[in-house]
Amino acid sequence: MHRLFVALRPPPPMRVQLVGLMGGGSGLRWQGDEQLHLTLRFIGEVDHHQAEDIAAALGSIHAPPVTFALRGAGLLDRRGVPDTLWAGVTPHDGLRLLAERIGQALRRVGVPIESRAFLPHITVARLSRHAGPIDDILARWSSLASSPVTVAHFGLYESSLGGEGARYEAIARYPLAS
Ligand code: 3AM
Repeated sequence: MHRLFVALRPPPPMRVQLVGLMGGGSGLRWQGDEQLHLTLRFIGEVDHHQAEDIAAALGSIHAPPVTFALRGAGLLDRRGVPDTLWAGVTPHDGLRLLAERIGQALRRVGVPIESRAFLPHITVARLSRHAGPIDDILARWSSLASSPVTVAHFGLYESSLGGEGARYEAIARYPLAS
């Protein structure tokens, strides 16, 4: 089985900026440069044949390149306990359009519709249940801002979960063009 998701890779200068702001806190696992991504759609576990269908379906998508900047940060909770620190991005329109096209293409190959709202973000740290106070860290990340970047491709990624955090491998890459 393959655990798949569709994502954009922030360009190197944006990743450098994010990594430069990382550090501090206890019980936080900061993401490495190679882990930084903006999830457009989580797919989950599929078999090899489904993975091939999904890879082909994503190849049929026509969408323009996406322009976005970093803006602010926030926490995601799991059952009331914060477990993810994320960097925000703005604007959402182009990302949302691409996520919708991805959803339509995936539906044609039998992947169920995503019922959860699309909240574009880049995860920068995972918090353990024993994480210490992160008010200072959150304050530092809240003022995050960058120049806009334009990304002209997206990818299909396979996630392998491990004790040291997830490893993400790009298994296909798709161009975006107006
Ligand atoms: O982009 P981020 O890092 O926030 O949290 C997982 C990660 O998101 C998310 O998919 C991305 C690649 O692993 N993810 C994992 N399991 C998920 C699930 N069951 C999920 N998203 C939605 N539903």
